[in-house]
Order: sequence, then C-alpha cells, then structure tokens
Amino acid sequence: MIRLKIDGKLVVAPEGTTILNAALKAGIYIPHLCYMEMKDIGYKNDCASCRICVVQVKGMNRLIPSCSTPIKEGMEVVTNSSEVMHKRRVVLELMLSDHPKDCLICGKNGNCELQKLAISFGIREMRFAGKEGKHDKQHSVSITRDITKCIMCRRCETMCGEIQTCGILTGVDRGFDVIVNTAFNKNLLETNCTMCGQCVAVCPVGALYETDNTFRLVEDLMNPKKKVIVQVAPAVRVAIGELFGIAPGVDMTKKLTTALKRLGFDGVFDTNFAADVTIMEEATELKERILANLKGEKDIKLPLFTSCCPAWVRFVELNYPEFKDNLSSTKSPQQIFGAIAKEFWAKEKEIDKKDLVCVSIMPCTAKKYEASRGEFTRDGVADVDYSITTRELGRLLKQYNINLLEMPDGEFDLPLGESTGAADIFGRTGGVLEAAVRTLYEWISHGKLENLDFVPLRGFEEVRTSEIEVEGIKLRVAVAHGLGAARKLLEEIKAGREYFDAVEVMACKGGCVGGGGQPYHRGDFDIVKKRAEGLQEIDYHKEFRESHENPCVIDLYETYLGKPNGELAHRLLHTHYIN
Ligand code: HC0
Ligand code: SF4
Repeated sequence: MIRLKIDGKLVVAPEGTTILNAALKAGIYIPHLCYMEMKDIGYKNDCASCRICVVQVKGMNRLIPSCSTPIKEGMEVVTNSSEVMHKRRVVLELMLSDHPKDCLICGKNGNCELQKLAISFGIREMRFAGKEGKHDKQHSVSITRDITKCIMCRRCETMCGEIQTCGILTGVDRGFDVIVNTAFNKNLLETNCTMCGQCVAVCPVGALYETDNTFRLVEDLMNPKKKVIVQVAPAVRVAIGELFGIAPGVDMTKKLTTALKRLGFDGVFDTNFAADVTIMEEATELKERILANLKGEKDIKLPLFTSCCPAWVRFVELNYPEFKDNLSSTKSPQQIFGAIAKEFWAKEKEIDKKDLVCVSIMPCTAKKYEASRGEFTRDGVADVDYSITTRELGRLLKQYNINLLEMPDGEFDLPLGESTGAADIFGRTGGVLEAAVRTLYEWISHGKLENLDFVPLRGFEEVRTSEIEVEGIKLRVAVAHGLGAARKLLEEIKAGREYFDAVEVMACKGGCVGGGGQPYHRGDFDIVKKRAEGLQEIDYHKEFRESHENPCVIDLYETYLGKPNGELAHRLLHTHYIN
C-alpha cells in the first residue's frame, strides 16, 4: 500500500493507483472529462487528452494530469490551489473556444459533461477565438453525429475499438479540425457500425446521440385518424425511474403503464408478452435442430444463435456471414409484438393496419434500425413503425408534465400485456438463453423443472458456458455480452476449439439493461448491475416463470397461431436475414 497526502489528507491506496482514483476513493473530487473506467467490463479510457484533471505535486515544477499519474510513497498532492484552478479554467476556455455554442438545441443539452464544467467554472465570456468545425450533422436511423462537437476525449473510440472490436470511430485531422470520425466521413449506416449505441453511452458531449423520434410520436398521438399503441421492453422498467431520481433497478412498471395511458396511447402493451412468444418459437427451433442433429441429419446449423439483439445480428451479417444461418429465424420480441399487433390485434379491434401506429420503447439505439429493416414489413406496412429510447420517453413525460413518481399504479392492457418471469430476464445478459432452457427442458423431458434458476448462465463474466443434461442429451450452451467477447467466442467456434448447441449474444455489456438508449450511467457499471438485479427480482416474484405457461400466449396459439413454428406462426414470427 502507498501512503500519500491529498489536500493535506492522509490517503492510503494500492500501488499502481492513479492520483485521480486515489482522490476519488478518498472522497476528494477532481473534475475530469476524457477519463472513464469501468473495471467490470475492462473499459479504460485514460489517454489524458483533456487535461481538466491537472493537479500540483510538491517538488514538481509543472502541473500533471491526475488520471494518468500513478501515486508514489510520500507524495503531496494539491488539487485546488489557485494555480490549478486557473489552469483548469484556461484549458476549459480553450476547449470551449472551438466548440459550437448551440447548447439550446444540442442532443446532450442538460446531460453534457462539458456544459456542466462550464457552469461550475462560471464561464460567461469567450476570451479565446477558436475556429469551429464545419461538419454537418449526420443522421442515421439510430444515431446522429454532430462531430463539430467532438472534444477528442476518445471515449467512443475506446468503446468501439476495444470493447466492441468494431473500430468504426477514430481520430482524424490536426489542430482545430481534429475530430473522431468514421473512415472517409461515411454515414454510420454505410460502415460496419452495428448501431449498438455504446459510443453514445460514453460520449460526454453532443457529438453522438440517439436519433430522436419523439416529435414524430407527438404528431401521431395528435392525429385523429391514427390509433397509436406502445410496447415496453423489459430493461426500460428498471431504468426509467433514474430519470426521476429513483435508484437503478427499482421496478417502475405499474407507474409507467399509467403514465403511458396519460400520454394518450390507445393501447399500452408489454414487449414481454412477445418475449414469451419468442421462446415458444425459438425453443421449438432449437429442439428441432438438436433432435435432427442427434439423428445424424446433415447440414444442421448448430449452435443456434439468439437473434433478438439487432446489433449482434448486424455484427454477424457484416463480419461473420458464414454464421448467418446459425442465427435463429425467430424474430425479436420487438418485431414479434409488431407482427401480432398489426395482424391479430388490429383485426380483433377492426382497425385497418395502415391506420395503426406501433411504437416501441427500448433501451436501445439499434432497435430503431431493426424496426426500419425491410424484412419486417408486410404489404408495405412495417411491423413496428418506430422506436424511442428510455431517455426519449423520460424527456417526453417531462414535456407533458407527467411526473412518473406521482402516477397511481396501473396495468398493461390484455392480452398483449401478460408475461412470465422468463420474459423479464430477457433484458439482462444470459436471460434469453435461461428462458429458452427452462422451456426446452420441460418440452424434452415432459416433466416439471424443479429449479428454474440456471445460475451458471448468470453474472457478468464476458463469456459463461454451461452443460445441461436432459433425458440423457447433453447440451452445451454459452452466453456472451459485448461484441468483443462475441468475436472471441465465434473465433473459437470457427476454429473448432469449442462446440455449443446454443449461444446467446447481447451486444451491450450487461445485456439490454446496459443498452445505448438507457439513462446515462456515466461510467458507473454498478448502475447496470443493479438494473439486472431488478429484473431478476421481478422474475422471482412472477406467478409464472416459464414462457410456455403464459395463459395469454397459450390462448393466442390455441385460437389464432396454431402450432409453434406452424404455417401461420412461421409466416408472421420468423424471418430470413437478407443483408
Ligand atoms: Fe432487449 Fe429484447 S431483451 S433485445 O435487450 O430479446 O432492446 O429490454 O426489448 O426485442 O424482449 C432491447 C430489452 C428487448 C427485444 C425483448 C429481446
Ligand atoms: Fe461502434 Fe457501436 Fe458506436 Fe457503431 S454504434 S460506432 S459499433 S460503438
């Protein structure tokens, strides 16, 4: 252990700790902008480019960045001398000198870390004249880039390159023109970007943000010719409270349903209902492939990959097309919900599906892209018209003066609002596979599963594997979260060093609870973990915890769909990725 003094306070920290981390642990706040670290997921951005975190060290004749300087025995650090404060202010003023000043309409207005620093330093004048960049805003269906706002902190580059291994964003140019950009300034959709939004999740300024669909939604809600219905993804319910000052992981479902009804939706439904349907289809697919493989049939594509994460699907299409047929053909819950709503619910309610607007609230930026994919349109009508993120919903509720915390408890509308605990855990890493295994086990054994908790599939190790034996059949399954982890797993499978029957991949660390559309976690991965725990709690307390026990799902198959993977189910609920 190393002993040092920070602002006169004795601090003891392990060797190798930086001054910044030693200070933060000791309760001494040093402002910082580029630095971000999430140990649980191996994310570390410590390029020391912003220099906001400079401190004075006794015996050194210059100020040093605290984020990249390790502590030493006997060190005496001052974090708040007048010299330090003056230098920080000059650094900030230089940063602001070439930064656009359109804060009022910026995608991160109110959430910008640079704006917060400018507020705390009381900057009122621009003393230095810098040259603002001239790049136009670049929209994709999921993410908007306003790269003249880039402050070169490199957080997105580290996230995209090291955690997601996609390498879409990198520093280009020099001087005032320097920015993090795509190759040849291409639109993200023209690159191998997966739309995962993890770059958005860490960007401290308005250079990267979700493409906003809230105005479109307001217009649809106003249109008397339209019926507008909404579905809510599992991970949203344990995170939306954060935008109203509630701790992460608290289940806000009941208040949320009332809030959505007050917004004016004609139906408030649950993506979880469709997640249970997804399991009916995906477990059927998995069972059929496993049994065919055991019979020795040729060309059976195993492992079966889950396909509910659109960023993962796009990652496979663009990087590992040889594995495309391993992706489950079952649509994601978002898309299954849309198909059932437009084909089944609309008919029941005698609504022309062309007049029905299906909106989803997702923790994700890639879901906007998924909704727009051509595969999910029938007769020129999209299953899901568009998606808005948890953050967008939070803004909308505040705009309408709907205080989530004051809402009386409500319920989702039936039948598309009923769900089991198996569906809730879809929103955390490992949950889709666990849900599938619960059902598959009972279908193969024709018995009742005593213990529904497949603990080896849980947790936050980047890859978790498990062997499950049912009726003498040994199944080997794996879970990966984060695209870098998925890439490693795919390479092992490709080289024949690993064999699995089923693999779940979620592009974001922690699964959807850590999605790129969730309230900003600001580098605190514990927030993501608490959301995952929140979903687990919901599962524990549900009346039914297996998708095939959902009474409304059973009814839907009996009265409308027929058999899982039967003719109608296949036509509505399955797809073939054509990219
Ligand atoms: Fe997810 Fe989903 S669990 S991808 O993370 O499968 O976004 O929450 O809605 O579709 O259900 C996201 C979350 C969903 C879907 C579900 C799946
Ligand atoms: Fe990289 Fe994901 Fe951002 Fe695309 S959305 S640039 S893949 S981090």
